[in-house]
Amino acid sequence: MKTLEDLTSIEQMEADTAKLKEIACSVCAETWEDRNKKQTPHCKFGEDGICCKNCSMGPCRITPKASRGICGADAHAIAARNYLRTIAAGTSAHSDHAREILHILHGASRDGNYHVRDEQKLLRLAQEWEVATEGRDIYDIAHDVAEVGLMEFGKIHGNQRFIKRATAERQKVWHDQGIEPRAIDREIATSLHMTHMGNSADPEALVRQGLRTGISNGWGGSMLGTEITDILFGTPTVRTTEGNLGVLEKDMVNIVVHGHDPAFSEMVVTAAEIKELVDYAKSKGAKGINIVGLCCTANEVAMRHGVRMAGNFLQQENAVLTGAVEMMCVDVQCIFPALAPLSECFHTKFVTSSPIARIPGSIYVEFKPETAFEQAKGLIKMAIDNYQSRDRSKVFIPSTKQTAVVGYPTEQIIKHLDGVTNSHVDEIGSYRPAIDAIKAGVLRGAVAIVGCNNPRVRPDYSHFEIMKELLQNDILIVATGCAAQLATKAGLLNKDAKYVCGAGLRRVCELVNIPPILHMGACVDISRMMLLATGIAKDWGVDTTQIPVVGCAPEWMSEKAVSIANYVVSTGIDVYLGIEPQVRGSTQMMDLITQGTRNIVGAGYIINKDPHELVKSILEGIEAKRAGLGI
Ligand code: SF4
Ligand code: MSK
Repeated sequence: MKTLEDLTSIEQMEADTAKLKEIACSVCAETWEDRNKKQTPHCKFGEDGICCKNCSMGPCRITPKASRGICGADAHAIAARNYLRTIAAGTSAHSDHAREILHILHGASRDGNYHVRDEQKLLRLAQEWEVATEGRDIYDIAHDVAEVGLMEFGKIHGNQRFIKRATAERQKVWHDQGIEPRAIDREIATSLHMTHMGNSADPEALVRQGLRTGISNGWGGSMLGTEITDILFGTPTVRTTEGNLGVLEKDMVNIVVHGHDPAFSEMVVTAAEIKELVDYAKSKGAKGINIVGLCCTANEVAMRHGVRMAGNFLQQENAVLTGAVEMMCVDVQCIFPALAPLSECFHTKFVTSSPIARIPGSIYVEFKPETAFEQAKGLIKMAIDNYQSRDRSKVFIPSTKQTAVVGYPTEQIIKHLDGVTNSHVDEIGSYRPAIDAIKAGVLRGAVAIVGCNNPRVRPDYSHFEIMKELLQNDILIVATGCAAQLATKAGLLNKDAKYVCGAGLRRVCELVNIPPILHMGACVDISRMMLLATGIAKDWGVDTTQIPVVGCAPEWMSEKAVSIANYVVSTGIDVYLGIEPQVRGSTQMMDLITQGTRNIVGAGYIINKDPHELVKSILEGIEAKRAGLGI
């Protein structure tokens, strides 16, 4: 790869989708494109956030002739309450995911299905939480750490433990503003209580609670999820893999793992490697078993096992449409219920595994930690048995795929930076080389690009345009979630992608031996980005709000994304959005989320649907931060 032309363009990706769409038509299957058409134009009241159904006197809608609901709530109160409910739902999703992982750690044992893979990380966390380690069995420590972690959800007194990891300045802001998060479940419950009929109607109070609830996610639930997942399955390391639908194999049993919680997919990946099952697949005429990932489960297993990634959110139906998927195994979040009727048009077995995500028409195999490995083996056998049912006349696997280098948690980033300065002992374990490059102007700054893709804009286009332009402007990118998957599909996670960068960033990539976009994981791992920004700020001797680092979610769609945006803003980092939050019906709310939060936490949203305009704002924002630091 030497030029932009070597990347996979959005047009190429769309051409693959168009061919798969023809297959959908031929089997009379509906896809998100069809449903999107039928839903357009969207309900204006919903779009503007001014429909309330929080009690049965309603629903009430704000119109020119009805400026208040029956109880007297105005557009600002209604939009703010809806916004806070969105944050509460997003926080609940990430945090409940973390709770499940903590329960797995709690039950981990030497002879069980789940083990402690990163003992050092467990010991560091035990020390941070003052759990005794001296002379104790690692599984006893794991048990106690899990207990302490689980208490974070319902503790009676005190705040989230991880907020002590933030800069001292940030902690003071949260304290002074009264938004230090208490128990995670309490912040979610308080949000629902505040928005219950007859409670808060003050948009600022509701936005403040949104920030607090967001922090309970980013510096609570999500951070717990990431830490404990690393302890259980290993802290990710740099791996080379591939991405896009071309990773499906025409002569192998294809199993797609999709969702977010790696407890399930880890077992599937491990079971697929056992000889007995590989031999069984061969006995059925396949060349082997091919496990691939979708959405954030893909990010999890790619970073820890190098498992290849079939694509991001809006590509989930495309995987089934290839006609080559024997089984789609899902866990939680971002799963289309549409996969059930679609799978029926093919031979695909659609398997759900969590009581959190029950979908009519799926095969439900409730995943239990005690029997996880045996269940995974059973599912793989079911997929193998299904291989012979594949109708080869219906198979079309696009050949498009790209090589990707993934697996850059903060630990790996520091390790790579250390490689540059290993002659300076005092600098080992610091972000100094990155800071020096930013100070010198070789790098102008960094942008965290995160989030989903969304039919409200041309899917993946905004991600791609923003990424290319930022790289050309010497901005280092860190990515998670479906944004990272787009970078994978495009070829931007390839180390050779440095050829599309400006001279400064290219030099840094060569020196540090990294691709210009660092894949940091799943959407729950945006907490890693908070620690990265905090590490840089601490080494710089400033607060996170001062460094030339911003967040960007050009195509977000989920409630989790709104919760994330709230903890990123609370961390003092501006968030650039390509999709407007649904509060436009309230001028007060638009003002609060773009300006008002700046008076509370020093950051806010900048919203623009046009990716090029958004890049312009990002570059201006980064240059303003640089000027503020006198560089
Ligand atoms: Fe209408 Fe008020 Fe009930 Fe909402 S809470 S539905 S605005 S009466
Ligand atoms: S999977 S939340 S579509 S990033 Fe995390 Fe992708 Fe967004 Fe789901």
